[in-house]
Amino acid sequence: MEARSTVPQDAEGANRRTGTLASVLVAIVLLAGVASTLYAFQRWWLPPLISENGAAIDRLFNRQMVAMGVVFVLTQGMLAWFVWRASRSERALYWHENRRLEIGWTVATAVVMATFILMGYQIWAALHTPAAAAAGGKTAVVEVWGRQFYWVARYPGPDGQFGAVDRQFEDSQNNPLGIDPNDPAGKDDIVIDGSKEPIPLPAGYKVTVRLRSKDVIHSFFVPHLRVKLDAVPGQVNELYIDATQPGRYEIVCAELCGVGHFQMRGEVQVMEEAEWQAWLQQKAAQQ
Ligand SMILES: [Cu+2]
Repeated sequence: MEARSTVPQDAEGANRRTGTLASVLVAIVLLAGVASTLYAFQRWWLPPLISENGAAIDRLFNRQMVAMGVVFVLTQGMLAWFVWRASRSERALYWHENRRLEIGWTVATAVVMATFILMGYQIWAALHTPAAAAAGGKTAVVEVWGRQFYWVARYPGPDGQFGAVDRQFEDSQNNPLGIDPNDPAGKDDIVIDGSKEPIPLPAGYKVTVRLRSKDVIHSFFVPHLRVKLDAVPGQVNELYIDATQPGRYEIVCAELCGVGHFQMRGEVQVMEEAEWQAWLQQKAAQQ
């Protein structure tokens, strides 16, 4: 027996077995992580994308998934490797503080995170600043109101102006938003009860969505558009949508807003230009 070994034979064997088991377990976690991500990618990934703005969101999402995946595989792989190695050497190496290493991984992490944050801000700006909405092309505006527990949409009508709203004029049957009957701008407003019919949006337009709430905080979430924004009482939150694919897509409320939150769903109906114009005319004629 060599002089340097002070560990008894049987203890060394047990150590090796524990080390092998632990490293195999870590490797299983690693493989399970990769396999479940690949499975989820096939089965439960994001719904098909139907807007231009959403493409940038998907790109950033994918880049972040790749970055996190690389870090996950590297760290878990190294962990398995070190556990296995440690069980086979008599003495573990230990050192306290390594300035170069610590500065290195802190700076590398900070650079990666800052890059993602800046990329995210760029997308946020495109979704939320009026300049982005006005940058050429056809535009439309719609107000979307959250209320317990359905969505109501309002279009300005032929005059392009929304009428004033006030609580005192509210009537759940005939005037759910409380549009002021004395305001001429409100006479031609088109109101759509989202619990009864889908909320139309034109394809190929830059649509400004003005989000408002009648009661509590709701969140307007349309997964196909990659859009989610809170509707806050007393506040108008704007975002811009540029849908490209006609069809009906689900709206869900993504903010726990009361006992009926679970049923607060609706649909947007993305329409082709001709269908959209015909719809506007038909609604205008009904006013
Ligand atoms: Cu809600």
